[in-house]
Amino acid sequence: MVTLNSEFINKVCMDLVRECIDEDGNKKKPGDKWTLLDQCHTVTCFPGDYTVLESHQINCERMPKPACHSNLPAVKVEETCGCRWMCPCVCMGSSSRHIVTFDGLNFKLTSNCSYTLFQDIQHDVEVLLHEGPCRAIPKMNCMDAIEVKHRGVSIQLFSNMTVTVDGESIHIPYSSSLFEVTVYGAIMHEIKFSHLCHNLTFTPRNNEFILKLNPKSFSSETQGLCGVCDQNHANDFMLRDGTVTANSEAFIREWTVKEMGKVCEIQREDDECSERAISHCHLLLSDQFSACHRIIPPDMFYDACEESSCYEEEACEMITSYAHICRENGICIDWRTPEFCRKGFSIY
Ligand SMILES: [Ca+2]
Repeated sequence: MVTLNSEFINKVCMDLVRECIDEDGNKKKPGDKWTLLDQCHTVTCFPGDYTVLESHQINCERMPKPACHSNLPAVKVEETCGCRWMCPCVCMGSSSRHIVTFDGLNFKLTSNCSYTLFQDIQHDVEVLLHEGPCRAIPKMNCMDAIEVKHRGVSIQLFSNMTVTVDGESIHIPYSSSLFEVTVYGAIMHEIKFSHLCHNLTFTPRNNEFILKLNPKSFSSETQGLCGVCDQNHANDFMLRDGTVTANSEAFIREWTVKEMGKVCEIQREDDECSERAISHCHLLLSDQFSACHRIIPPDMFYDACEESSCYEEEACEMITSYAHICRENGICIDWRTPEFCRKGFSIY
């Protein structure tokens, strides 16, 4: 890097000044600096008709990958002059009561309410989660629907696998200038944002959603239960006024949406948890998952599983979520048994 000090300027003025010529044939004076068409090189003209070429190419392959708070592997983002590593912005709901923010905080949702998961005012995007009693276990709450609002259009993905656009049922696959909506295997909804390239999947049967933001097109000023994706978990519990709370209940309350005609109720009382259900959580730490442990540490899933699995279905859901993330990273694990979380219950 060359800085031009007064001594240099004086020398330029006093010496016999010869000009440089750029690639378009334009004359350049000593001290002039210009960018080449590829936007990745700059040229500086020095006295005596000589130029120095400076490269701004960055080869991220040679740079260390950042360790991401979410415990997910960093992703490579291609840029004009090379590439850079970014932590993926992934928010997930791994059962009716667990949300994991972009930067890896997790908490429980215990009520059958509607919640703002994600809001990006700059890009006019809002994602809402509507909870309701589970069909199989009515005393628990499940993800009943996910609603995406973007540029005046509202898409609802329902747990019975129907989809509406602005309240009207539509046939799948559906695509518009804003979205592509697909259903996979009759159990998983997917919405792709055409311009922003965010991706949302919702698998109601597993009580699971995954919201992945495109690293190139999200603003860091997002709000909601998914938190703020900026590699800083300390600010994920942010309230509407921009202040941060340490109290997850206050945070959840802030992003609870009051809907006309719907009453939010705490469905589940503190009840005795079955030891048997909690013991299933150890499966996450077992050798069976060792191939995946190297890519995604299971600790967070294990803690959440142990803390909350009163019913076997919940332990099953938590392990299913971990297995899903493993599978997305290329590691498939056959972990189900006829006794626990039997095959056929879900696709993962
Ligand atoms: Ca954050």
